Amino acid sequence: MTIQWFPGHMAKARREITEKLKLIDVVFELVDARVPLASRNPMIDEITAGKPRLLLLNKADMADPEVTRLWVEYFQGKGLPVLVLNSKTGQGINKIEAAAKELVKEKFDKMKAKGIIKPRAVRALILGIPNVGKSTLINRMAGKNIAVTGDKPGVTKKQQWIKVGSSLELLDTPGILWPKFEDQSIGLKLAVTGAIKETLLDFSEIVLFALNYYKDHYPERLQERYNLEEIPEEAIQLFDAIGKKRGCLMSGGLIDYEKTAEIVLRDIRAEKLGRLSYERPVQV
Ligand SMILES: Nc1nc2c(ncn2[C@@H]2O[C@H](COP(=O)(O)OP(=O)(O)OP(=O)(O)O)[C@@H](O)[C@H]2O)c(=O)[nH]1
Ligand SMILES: [Mg+2]
Repeated sequence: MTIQWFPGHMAKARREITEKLKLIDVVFELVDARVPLASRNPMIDEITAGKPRLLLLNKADMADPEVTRLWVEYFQGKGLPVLVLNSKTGQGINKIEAAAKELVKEKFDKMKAKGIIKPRAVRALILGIPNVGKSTLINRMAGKNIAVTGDKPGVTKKQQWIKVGSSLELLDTPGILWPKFEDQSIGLKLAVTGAIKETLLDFSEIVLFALNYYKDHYPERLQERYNLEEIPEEAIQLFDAIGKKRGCLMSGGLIDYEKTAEIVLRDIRAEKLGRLSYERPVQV
């Protein structure tokens, strides 16, 4: 399966972002803490045209905390300011304003010295793939539900400015992907974490991908959740074993993969397997 999704509204959203750039002081790049590389838009440098950037690892409550810690070190090592967030509860968001001010300080100081601007709010553009939590973060920061949110990709359709106190203004944008994934695993990672519309997905392939990863990195979670005595060598055998345990059988005793995949994907989304990350800074 090749997951491909770049509908017209994303191309439009990208154009509209480019049009607003001259108003923007700083970019908040929101990524999914479970897949911090796969969820970074490779066109980001081009889109943001050298604006200062703050990387926000959101949904950290769903990610493996140990792996998130490695990612923070990784990005810091690359000189990219990074914060870890749970936008649902607001954990970590109190550090954003100070980090943003630090990033624009030089520009603001210069403008002040030249008498170009009166003191004004810092304007931040929130950029990220669909469903990563951009609107949720904005609502949390603003302390009220102004932006529409939802647990599926493609909820925000239009840009919207939202004020956070008197010192910050945030521009919410529709989530955007890019026209072609460099390799198939990126599409699968984005599918399993919910950035791609379910109707476009082949559940079995996504679950097979996820099981393969858990088999290597979280075998004990699988054993516990599905009462498995041992973890088979091959992901497909694992699929079989889970199907059998969950009674997903068709006539003739064959495993109903579609049904098994639905159950596993539901478990993943409901966090029944615990906090999981799908990529690590150093692949081992
Ligand atoms: N567990 C958890 N869920 C989150 C977090 N942030 C957002 N969510 C959930 O993720 C889903 C998507 O949130 P939105 O804020 O609508 O995402 P978005 O990035 O604005 O999505 P689009 O507008 O479609 O691009 C919602 O169900 C949120 O409740 C988080 O930090 N942790
Ligand atoms: Mg949104």
